[in-house]
Amino acid sequence: MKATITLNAIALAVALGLSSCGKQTGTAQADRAANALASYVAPGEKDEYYLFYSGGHSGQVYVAGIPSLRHISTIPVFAPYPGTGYGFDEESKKMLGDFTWGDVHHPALSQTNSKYDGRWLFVNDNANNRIARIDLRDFKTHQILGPIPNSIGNHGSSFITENSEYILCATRFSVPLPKGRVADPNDYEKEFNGMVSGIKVDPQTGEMKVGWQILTPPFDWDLGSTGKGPSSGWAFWTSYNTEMAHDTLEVNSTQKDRDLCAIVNWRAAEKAVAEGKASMMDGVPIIDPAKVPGVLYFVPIGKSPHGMDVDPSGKWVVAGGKLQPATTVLNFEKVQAAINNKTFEGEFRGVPILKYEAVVEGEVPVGLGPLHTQYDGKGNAYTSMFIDSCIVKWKLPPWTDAEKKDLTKAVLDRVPAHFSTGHLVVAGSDTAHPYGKWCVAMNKLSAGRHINVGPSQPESSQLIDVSGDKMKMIAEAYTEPEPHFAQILKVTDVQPNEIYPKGENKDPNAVWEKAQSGVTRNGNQVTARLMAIRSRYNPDRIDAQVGDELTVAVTNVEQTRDMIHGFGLIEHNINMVMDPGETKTFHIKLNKPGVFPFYCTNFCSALHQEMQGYLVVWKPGEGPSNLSTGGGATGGGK
Ligand code: K7E
Ligand code: CUA
Repeated sequence: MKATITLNAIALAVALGLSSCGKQTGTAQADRAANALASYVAPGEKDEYYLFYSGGHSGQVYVAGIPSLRHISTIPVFAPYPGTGYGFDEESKKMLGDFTWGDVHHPALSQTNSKYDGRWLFVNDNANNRIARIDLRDFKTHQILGPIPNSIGNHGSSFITENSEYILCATRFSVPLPKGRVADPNDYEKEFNGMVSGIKVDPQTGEMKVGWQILTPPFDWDLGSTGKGPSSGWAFWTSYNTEMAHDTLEVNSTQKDRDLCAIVNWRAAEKAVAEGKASMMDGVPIIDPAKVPGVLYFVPIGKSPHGMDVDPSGKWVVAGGKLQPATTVLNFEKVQAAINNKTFEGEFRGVPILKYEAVVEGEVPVGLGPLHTQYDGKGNAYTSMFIDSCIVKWKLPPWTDAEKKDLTKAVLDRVPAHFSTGHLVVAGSDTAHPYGKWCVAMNKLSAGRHINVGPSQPESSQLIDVSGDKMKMIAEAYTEPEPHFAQILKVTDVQPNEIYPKGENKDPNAVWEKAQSGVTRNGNQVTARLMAIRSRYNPDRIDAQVGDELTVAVTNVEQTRDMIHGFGLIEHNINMVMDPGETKTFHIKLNKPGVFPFYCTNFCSALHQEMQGYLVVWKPGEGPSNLSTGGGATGGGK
């Protein structure tokens, strides 16, 4: 089968909105009622699953319920979010560093034995080369690692190994390394490099650190995934731009019929580093795959592939063709055999290229623009089709002889998605034991299916029931910008805390009783320790003077779930929000005199409006006498 189509044909198809799945037939009234019931979560009832979906360049992660598709919560990660006070207190400001945005693409739930263990959610930042860890005990960001050294464009990420040993990442861009070195892009092939990074995860705390890296040619690595079962210890990435073009990539990086995918033996990489076979660059052990055989292999896949998804058995690795109307299925047992028998069709910069025919099981003609593939654990694969704008269900191998002869027979069903599907997620697909049942298609456009909100239309997501032979589109909702991948977790597989217990608060400035609270001065350092309780601050007055360095720590002493207090300071760009039992702190230099009210920003009781106080910033030499003496408490510790 001639499995490639021209770029122009694709451009034309997109321009004309041509789409084999685009037909919108009316749904019968009875079906509509049945679908509505399937996604209906009645008042007082709860969803069965969490959907954690990436917020793309909004820098955040959003939580929705399934099957309702209702947006439940926003987890701020790479951008400040006044709603939870994220990015205003010292701790979260420190995590954000100099950046106020990120580009979140691929969330990954932590796993134990290839099963979600409900502990952490990791997400990558394509823009500033970072990985963040969200703790599922409080659904908050606890660590941002990066910018990762020697890594530019952390897009092929964050792929987690089956026991959360590593987050594995590959670079979308290549630059002269180490960072800061400058070379002419005309010397791209010679001077630029990409990188695969192994980010080590502490099994107890989830704390991440950069483990090692593998130097790669300057291909643009794309999506990937990690092995399990027979492919345990391995990881896979597609690439585009094996042409190594550095300009007009739209044309120059789409010349070859096949690009090279990376097959990485991460256990071998770990071992090579332990054996001292790496050299250091910018503080990280770097493996040169030409000098350390067995760590990296290439395999050709057509054409400008995008997704690369390992099935739940760990035996099949599926690449989406993007510019080829087929998905390519690799057989990992054949990959192993080809490696062992050295069935290579050549090498590139010392890295063996496995012979395509020796490792491929088949090319399944799914349609136009296949991107990402998910699995239900029952032998079925589901591929998102960007150009056809639909989800295609097809059968994984083993195939019958008739199917092998004509793989169109392996294509089982297709359902339209509206519009231009990017990622899709089937519940638990990346584990060895998918929940199945639900699929969510995350669409790049919504083509007028929502009420008009101006020139920019919201993205859409659609819920598809994949429990039967035929897929059923059940419901759709708008989605915060801009969803890429998502993870689905059964609600009963995670136990978030209801409060922060007083006994676990280790903040040295935490105060739990009036007697501990108050304002102290040491030279020009003023520290205010406030208690917040329905519905007042104690103290509710802070006196200081221009030139002082002010630290305010507010402890919410409530131990009742959802009893939250805020601390908004007028004209100082401060809004902290404290959950029950939590202490948050900010530092500011006082540089203007005046009386600045502070108030509770989070509705907490009938007297929430009364929860307020004053920061009095005196001019030097004015105010209460103890201000300039540098001793004792100032302000009202009533
Ligand atoms: Cu396909 Cu960043 Cu996963 Cu978006 S990438 S669609
Ligand atoms: Cu405390 Cu509103």
